[in-house]
Amino acid sequence: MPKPKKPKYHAGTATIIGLPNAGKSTLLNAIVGEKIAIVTAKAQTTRTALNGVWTGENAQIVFVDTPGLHKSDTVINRRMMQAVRAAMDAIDVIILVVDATKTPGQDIAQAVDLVKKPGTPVVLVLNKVDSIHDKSKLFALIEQYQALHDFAAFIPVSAKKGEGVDELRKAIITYLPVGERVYPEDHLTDVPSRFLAAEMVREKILILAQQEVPHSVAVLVDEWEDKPNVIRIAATIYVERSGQKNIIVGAAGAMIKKIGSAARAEMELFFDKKIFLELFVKVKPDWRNQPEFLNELDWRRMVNDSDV
Ligand SMILES: Nc1nc2c(ncn2[C@@H]2O[C@H](COP(=O)(O)OP(=O)(O)O)[C@@H](O)[C@H]2O)c(=O)[nH]1
Ligand SMILES: [Mg+2]
Repeated sequence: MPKPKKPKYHAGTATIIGLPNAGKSTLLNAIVGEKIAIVTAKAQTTRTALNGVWTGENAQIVFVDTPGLHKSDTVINRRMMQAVRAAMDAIDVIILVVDATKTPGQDIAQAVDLVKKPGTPVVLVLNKVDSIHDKSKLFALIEQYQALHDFAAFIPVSAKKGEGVDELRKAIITYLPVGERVYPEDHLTDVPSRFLAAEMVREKILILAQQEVPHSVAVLVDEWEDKPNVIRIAATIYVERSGQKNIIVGAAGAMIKKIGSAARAEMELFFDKKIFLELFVKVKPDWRNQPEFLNELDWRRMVNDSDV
């Protein structure tokens, strides 16, 4: 008897695009099953394009998370939009994520215009369906989106609960070219560990220092020492004004302690090792308009000491 034919392997890239807070980063994390991208309720949490690799029996998909679409009024915002545009080059599928609890307005119509690329299928993901009780509303919503573009597919998901994620992966695979996998099976992301660690610190600041302006905070890992039983990490938190520094340090250092222990707990889970974390806070006025400092923050330009 002839052996049953093995299904062909598919490999390719899918970029996740959408307005701020649509749930793009939550979706990336749900798809790859690990928290690569930080998530908060605040807009512009994601500042750069990040990738996460999903490897299955018959396909490997590289997912790229991007900053939310927004107006470019500062150097950092222009960089974020450049990152979005770059992440749309040489890809196989675009995943447009929308918040299904909202009716499409002018901003979404603009986002749809941006993803129209001849020859590249756009899958519309209707996210946050866990918050929609009357599911018939989804049909009306899909009709509204259909009027805007000839989408390849409509997939309702709850990124938060992981619902619809398998269906989404399956739909994406049908648009990927036949090809070998690019990354080893256990490869999760290209983002260096020191960048992920810095992002974990930034996430805790955005969550814990409520009154703080999230846009003013940047974090850089200065030292990373991987010892047999512990990783020693030193990081600097940059803010724009001394008042912000006072908020982050807190009375008698209470806030920075809280930030540090929350970030450390998350790092220990992710890196599966004991972490010794030291945090410093520095004022760097107007860093968001300084191209050289923005280069330092960009993980793609980070020079790795020991491949972390
Ligand atoms: N109810 C609900 N909330 C979600 C879902 N996905 C994301 N969120 C929330 O929406 C907010 C923005 O999520 P995030 O992934 O950072 O959005 P991004 O800006 O598009 O990357 C966070 O508070 C998430 O917890 C979902 O499926 N259901
Ligand atoms: Mg995000």
